[in-house]
Amino acid sequence: MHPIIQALLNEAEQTDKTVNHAKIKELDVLVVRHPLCNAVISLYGGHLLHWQPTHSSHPVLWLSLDSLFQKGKAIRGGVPICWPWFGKVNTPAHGFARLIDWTLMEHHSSDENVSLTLTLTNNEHTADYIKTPFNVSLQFTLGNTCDIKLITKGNLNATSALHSYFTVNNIETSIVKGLGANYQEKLLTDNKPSIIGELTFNQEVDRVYTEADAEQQIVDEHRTITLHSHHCSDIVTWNPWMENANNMADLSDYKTFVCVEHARINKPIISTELKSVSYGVTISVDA
Ligand code: TA6
Repeated sequence: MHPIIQALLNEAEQTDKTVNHAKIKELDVLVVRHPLCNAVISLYGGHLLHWQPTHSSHPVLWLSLDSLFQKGKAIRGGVPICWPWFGKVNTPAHGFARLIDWTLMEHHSSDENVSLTLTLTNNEHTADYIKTPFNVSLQFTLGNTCDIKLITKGNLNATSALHSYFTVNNIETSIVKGLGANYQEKLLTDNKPSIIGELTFNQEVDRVYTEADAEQQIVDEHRTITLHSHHCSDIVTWNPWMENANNMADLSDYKTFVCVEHARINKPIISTELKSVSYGVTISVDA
């Protein structure tokens, strides 16, 4: 486990609260301790940094040991929120939502889970990008499973992704299943899959799968992470491999993660002030 997350969980253990407020450097975070899981969410970026159900021996989400945890920079690992655009179609890359503070609106706990709602609405940091009223909210339901929903309201045409980084034992022996046959290749060399809908890794991968199954599986030697997709049009898979990782200031260990991102890219979110649009993922793990 990332030592910063371990320290936050140890500190929260001293209290009897389910949701504790804490800090990672200058960032405000929420530390969740529940009999069925523990989790950490950064208000900066509305970013889930850690979720581990009690029956699992390792964190499900990967968090870079080199992440900066600094305002103005995206956190590397966990579940960055790409919104209201995905990729480099505009500046900053992957939208502004991962670079500003969200507000915790409410949280509830029950025997099964802890639910938390974070929101982002028009403010001085969003004015340069969106002039009309909007409200985007993130609903986390954290227990034995981890459910993330992103709900967009306002007159918008947006692309978006839950850019999740998942822990694997070794990328070279991991398989991602349930991706479907069709994908858009983002790299110059296409590393064609030997089995349709499945992805193995022996070099950089950056793809947008456009007809994925309703469920994806990330299989390594020790466990299977299952991802149920809700109203997504695309699944993005990414690993930078060694050379690119060496050129990134906040990512050195490319071998222990794979990004499998539930997204709305080819079918953008088209919302109005009266009609919200929601998409998301439910994550579970067998060990
Ligand atoms: O989702 C894949 C991707 O768009 C890649 O092209 C790669 O650049 C990655 O995201 C990471 O982007 P970031 O802006 O977080 O460095």
